[in-house]
Amino acid sequence: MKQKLADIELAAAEVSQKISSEAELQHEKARFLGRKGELTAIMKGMGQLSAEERPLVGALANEVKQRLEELFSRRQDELRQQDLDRRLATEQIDVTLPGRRLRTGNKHPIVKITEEITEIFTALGFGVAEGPEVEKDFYNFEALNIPKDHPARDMQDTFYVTDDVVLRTHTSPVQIRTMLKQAPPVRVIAPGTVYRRDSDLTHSPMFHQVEGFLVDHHVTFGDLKGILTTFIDECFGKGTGVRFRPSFFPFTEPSAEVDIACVICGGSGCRVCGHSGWLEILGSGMIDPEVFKSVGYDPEVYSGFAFGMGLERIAMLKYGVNDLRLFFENDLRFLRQF
Ligand code: 2NM
Repeated sequence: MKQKLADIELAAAEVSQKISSEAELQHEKARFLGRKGELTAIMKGMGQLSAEERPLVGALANEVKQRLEELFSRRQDELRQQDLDRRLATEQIDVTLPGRRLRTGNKHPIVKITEEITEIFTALGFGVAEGPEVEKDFYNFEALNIPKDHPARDMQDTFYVTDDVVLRTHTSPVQIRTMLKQAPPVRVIAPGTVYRRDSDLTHSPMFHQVEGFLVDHHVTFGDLKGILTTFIDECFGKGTGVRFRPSFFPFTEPSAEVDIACVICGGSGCRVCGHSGWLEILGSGMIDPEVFKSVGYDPEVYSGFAFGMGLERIAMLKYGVNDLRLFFENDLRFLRQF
């Protein structure tokens, strides 16, 4: 037994010097020390030894095992060091090569137009408010003077969550929540995502709006025209043609739609403006007394105007995008152009 252990140790020492790769080392290590290795075999055979011999051989076997482990571990260190020396001698890194550039992301055009519009109105003294996209019927419709039988509530237009909870169809409920919290004077815009059951080439079921309102003593339709004309000058360039056209909304009286001279043809008529020379970009009006009553503002004391615009349409006109779907497809070739 003792002789056998000595033979094994000698053999391992010889073999370890000839090992030239880590794979080889693992193989030889297993051959001596593994579960089916020579040393293990001896240890398993110790049961046959006499009671006096067993502890002596056992101790010796353990010592040999420890020395073999050290042997292979040392050889492994040597091999690794040799490999590192070889690589340092042969491989070169050209530290003057340019690094791989990280591509920076950029803002989605709808985010960009939201920020541009927000900046224009905050410069005019407006605050910015946000509210929930899942909204109570009261805030989305009732308080805005849109009664239960109004066509705007049609199942065709509105996503209903329950009987009296909807996905907001406009950001006007944010204005209602603001008026309920805050007494005049108040001027706030509400940018955000809105939802309507509408999907074709020019309508997406999810789109974006900025709405706004201003309430104080003695606010007139002239104030509305002044603020919205200033907005258009800032957004589309000074001197952009503007016209106010009578319209109807349940929450404003009187109401007006606002057109700008066609950004494509300048007013002479083209396909984009339907040969009218004008593009509709805003809805607006003087806030209806009924709305004031539902938020507890006295319509005898205060007056105000409100307006709303669709951001996809404005972004298309301003950035020259000819297909609404591009905003929702997240094609990087499109998004990187902004
Ligand atoms: C529009 C057009 C006209 C509007 C009205 C209100 C509120 F809450 F103050 F009554 N918010 N937004 C409004 C008025 C929105 O979008 C086309």
